Amino acid sequence: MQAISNNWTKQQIREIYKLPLIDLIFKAASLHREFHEYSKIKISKLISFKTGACSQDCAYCAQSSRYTTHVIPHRSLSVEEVLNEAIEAKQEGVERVCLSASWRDIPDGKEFENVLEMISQIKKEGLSVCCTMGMMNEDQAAKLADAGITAYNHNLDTSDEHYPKIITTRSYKERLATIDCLINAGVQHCTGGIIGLGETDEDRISMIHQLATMRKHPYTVPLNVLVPVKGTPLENNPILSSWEMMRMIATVRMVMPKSMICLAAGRKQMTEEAQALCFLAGANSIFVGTKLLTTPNPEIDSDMELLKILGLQAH
Ligand code: SAM
Ligand code: DTB
Ligand code: SF4
Repeated sequence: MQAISNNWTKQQIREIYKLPLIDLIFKAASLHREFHEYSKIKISKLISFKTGACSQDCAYCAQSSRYTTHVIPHRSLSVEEVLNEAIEAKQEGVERVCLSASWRDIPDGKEFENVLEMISQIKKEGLSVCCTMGMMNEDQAAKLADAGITAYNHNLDTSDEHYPKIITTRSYKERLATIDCLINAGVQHCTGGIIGLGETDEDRISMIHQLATMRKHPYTVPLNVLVPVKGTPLENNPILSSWEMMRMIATVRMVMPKSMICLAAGRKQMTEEAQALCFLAGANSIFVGTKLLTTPNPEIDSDMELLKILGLQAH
């Protein structure tokens, strides 16, 4: 079994990324089978308890207050409302939920107390809980560790170089500092990015390099294909070819063999055959339910049918 390496060079990653796609997928699929129970796909459901009215200017995001999009800001959901959504997910066969908030950073006080209460109540239902709520400090990371979350999603989104073209209201360094807080507190981090932001192949290689040289590889690497949202600066970006997503997934699988890979946003724009190749290349987690945070996602029944056709099991 190949050892896990945290000192990949950009050139090594570039050589993998540039392999002929058919060879890259074959190699990644082989490695995937060494490190994972390849027939198992983790399914999770997103629960957006605080939607829209976000102070940040992320150029892809429907929830930024700077753009007029289909998202109508909503008051935060109560602990009870979130718990009910989690119970509904459980009835659909989902064992993990991910709580999302359109925050730049986690606020202290009542709002954070509420989140801790949500986590505790959902766990009592026998579900596992992840969160994605923006940046945090050491103290908040320790509290999330105590609450027993499975992982915290905090994306780098793109390369350090491309980042200022996409987000100006926070820095790459600040994002990395949150990931450090998580690692220090012993919380598994779920960290990846988006393709289709107008980045180059070099930007993608640079982002993968950043992830693969962290002192701890992410527990999960979520990979999103941009879902262009009307009203955002990226509304007219072309829908990315699925071949590019496969190349991305396969490269991540090769350099971070132990991490899970989540085929996150963009599945609605992909064919089922393309998704199948993404699973072959090493993706082993998806979000289910007809809505991600604010954009459409396939029906759970058609996802289950696809997994059945492929001989894969949801867990
Ligand atoms: N506000 C928190 C933050 O920014 O970390 C958490 C929620 S945020 C919406 C989670 C991730 O969703 C982003 O980092 C981005 O990678 C992804 N995302 C948001 N809008 C997207 C879009 N239109 N297409 C693809 N991915 C998107
Ligand atoms: C991640 O990387 N992708 C998920 C999850 N982490 C929170 C969110 C995708 C959101 C897609 C855009 C939307 O629905 O608003
Ligand atoms: Fe806010 Fe997160 Fe959307 Fe950026 S990605 S605008 S921080 S909700």
